[in-house]
Formats: sequence, C-alpha cells, structure tokens
Amino acid sequence: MLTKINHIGVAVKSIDEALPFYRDQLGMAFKGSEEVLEQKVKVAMLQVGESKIELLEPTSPESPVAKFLEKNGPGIHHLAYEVADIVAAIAHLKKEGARMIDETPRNGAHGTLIAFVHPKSSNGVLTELCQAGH
Ligand code: CMX
Repeated sequence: MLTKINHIGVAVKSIDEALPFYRDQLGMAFKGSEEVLEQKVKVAMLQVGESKIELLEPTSPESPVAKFLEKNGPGIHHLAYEVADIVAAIAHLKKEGARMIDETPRNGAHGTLIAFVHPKSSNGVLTELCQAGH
C-alpha cells in the first residue's frame, strides 16, 4: 500500500528564517514554496535524494501548525507516506481500526491528495498519506 516516505513535515515559525539552514548549510535543493489554503499553512519543499523535507509555517492562528508550535515549539510535525491510491489506503486503514482525521482526501501542496491519521491512533506520530498529483 505504501510505496515510500514522501516527506517529513517540520513546523517552523518562519520559512524565511529556517530556509538558510536547510538550503545553504545542509545544501538541500529548494524546490519552491506555496500556500495550502485548506491547511492554513505556507509550505516550502526541499529535496534530499528521492525524499523531501517540508517546512510548514502557519498562515493563521487557527492553523494546526500554529497550535503545534504554541505547544511544542519548532520541530518534526508529521511523517508522510506515498500511496498509489489514497481512497483505497484510507479504506484499508479504517477497516484495520485506524482513526482517520480525514476520511476523504484533501488537497495538499503541488497538486497532491492527502489524508491524515490521528496521532492518538498512530503511536504519537502524526501520519499523512500522500498521493502524487497528476
Ligand atoms: N504530532 C504528534 N502529536 C500531535 C501532533 C503532531 N503533529 N499534533 C497534535 N498532537 C497531539 C497533541 O499533543 C495532543 O496530545 P495530548 O492530548 O496527549 O496532549 C493531541 O494530539 C490533540 O492535540 P491538540 O493540540 O488538542 O490539537 P487538536 O486536537 O486541535 O489537533 C490534530 C490535532 C493532529 C487533530 C490536528 O493538528 C490536525 O488535524 N492535523 C492534520 C492537519 C495538519 O496537521 N495540517 C498541517 C500540515 C499540512 C500539509 O502538510 O500540507
């Protein structure tokens, strides 16, 4: 069902402030940034081999990332796995007893479809399913 780790999401207060560490000091390829309105975040993507690091900056105090930063400060926010068929993956997880935050896919960055599993049902790791955009 899962094909690879697509990205690791990292919550930051400011992409502008966090970017130099990843792009200049670690030397990752910066693939651009965009706002994901549905999730109330600005997202910057950095490529490492076939994997990505996603920097997440809240665009509203109601953003899930704003709440996370308030409680924990900056740090790893979620782990995203790529799936070929997100609707089938959600159905499988539900059948196996996982608690889905999203029972139908939402729009993610770069035309992807995404759905989250609740961290209370995944041993404390906010888990994202991600189907590549077309
Ligand atoms: N990782 C692990 N645990 C987390 C977490 C995270 N990122 N975010 C929240 N939690 C935990 C909290 O610590 C809390 O645990 P305790 O009850 O033990 O204290 C519990 O989950 C409930 O958290 P909360 O602070 O009360 O927050 P909410 O219930 O309001 O929301 C969550 C939590 C995960 C349901 C919400 O953040 C959500 O729906 N997330 C999915 C969407 C998202 O994160 N979008 C941003 C990224 C978008 C993108 O990548 O494009």
